[in-house]
Amino acid sequence: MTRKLRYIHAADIHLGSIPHINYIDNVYKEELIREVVYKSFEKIIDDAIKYNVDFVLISGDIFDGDSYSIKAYKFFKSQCEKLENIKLYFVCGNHDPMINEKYKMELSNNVFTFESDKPKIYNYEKDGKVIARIIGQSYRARSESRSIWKEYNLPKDEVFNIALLHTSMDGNKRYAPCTIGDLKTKECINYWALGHIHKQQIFKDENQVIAFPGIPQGRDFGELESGGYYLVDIVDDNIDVQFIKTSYLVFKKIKISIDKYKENLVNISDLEDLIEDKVNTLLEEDNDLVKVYVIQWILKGRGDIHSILNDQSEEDLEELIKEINSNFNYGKILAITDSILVRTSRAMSQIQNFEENNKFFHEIDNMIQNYMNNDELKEELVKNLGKIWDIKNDHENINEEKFLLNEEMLTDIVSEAKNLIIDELLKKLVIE
Ligand SMILES: [Mn+2]
Repeated sequence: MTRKLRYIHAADIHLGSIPHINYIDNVYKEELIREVVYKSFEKIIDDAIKYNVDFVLISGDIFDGDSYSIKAYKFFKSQCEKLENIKLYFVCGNHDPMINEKYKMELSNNVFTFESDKPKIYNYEKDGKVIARIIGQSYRARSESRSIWKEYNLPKDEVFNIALLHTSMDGNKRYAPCTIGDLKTKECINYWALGHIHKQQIFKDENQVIAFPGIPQGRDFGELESGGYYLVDIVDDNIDVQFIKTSYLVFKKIKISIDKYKENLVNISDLEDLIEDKVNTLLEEDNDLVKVYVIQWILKGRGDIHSILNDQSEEDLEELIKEINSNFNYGKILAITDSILVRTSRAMSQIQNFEENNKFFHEIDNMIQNYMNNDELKEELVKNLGKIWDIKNDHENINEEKFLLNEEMLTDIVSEAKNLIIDELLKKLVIE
């Protein structure tokens, strides 16, 4: 007999939260931005109907605690009703602990929740036969120190077993502590439907899937590109997981290497043209979902425009951003330039010559290679950079004043440091 099951796994909807954007210069934009988190959730529900799924799973944080509102709750309720016979199962996370206790009476009877005192198991039946079990437990407070996963015990048989859990899966004692190794030991669980990490992440082996769908709609530059949910198809023992995008608003960081443009990029008006060209290219991309792009431009490399950029005051740059934005205020898709980061270095016609022939350049390069290829030295470097890193264990909110520590960021910092050293050195050489 073939086993067939199809469901949606989503998490971290954060209904009631609004994307954080610096430049909102008209009411139309403001209203659009206010609605995107709701609209992505609505897409999940509409897709559930369109794909005719057996059920929808939400692994915590349906509501964004801080801005929990009657509007958000009413919206959720109405979307659940729209599902009619499609069942929806959800656990509560750290943002909406035990919201089910408060409101479960009011939700339509296709909605099933999990208590916070102990795990609960629902049997999902099709044609009078149990084909899936769904186990879960909700947070009882904003932090959850219990290792909930330990109590998730199900029979290991032909029934497909799914576990809902809201966790950071890094052992953090505030978010239902566990590690990926822990979850793997539960051989009775076929699919771990996780929530809390706002980035999609999937670990798949022959008999088990462990998955974070991430946030369906990002709200700041810590939640880049398009979010979504997983559409899961079970046919016999095969588990097929497909990521479906749901973001109406997309945060993007785009790097521009000024080296490439040479004489076509020497003043601010050239820069404005270049950025506007790039926006137009982005808007032409085939994407029928995105309604708003929010962009941070990062200017890098060497070029003549460097000294002009360096002389710009913050106000000048803001004026430039306003100017660019005013050209993309209308149309089917809006593009908002949020900021322009200047990370350029001065032009050097002789740079290649210098790099090839100057002993000092080789020494800098060697030193950098040493640091980047040696884990101990790299660790020391990270430590020496001090308090610039965002190291808190909360994956939900980024600190915009700090840097996320990863290989790309570290390489960027080191290469900028190198450019600075070279610039300073050249100044001395030229003057003296
Ligand atoms: Mn969470």
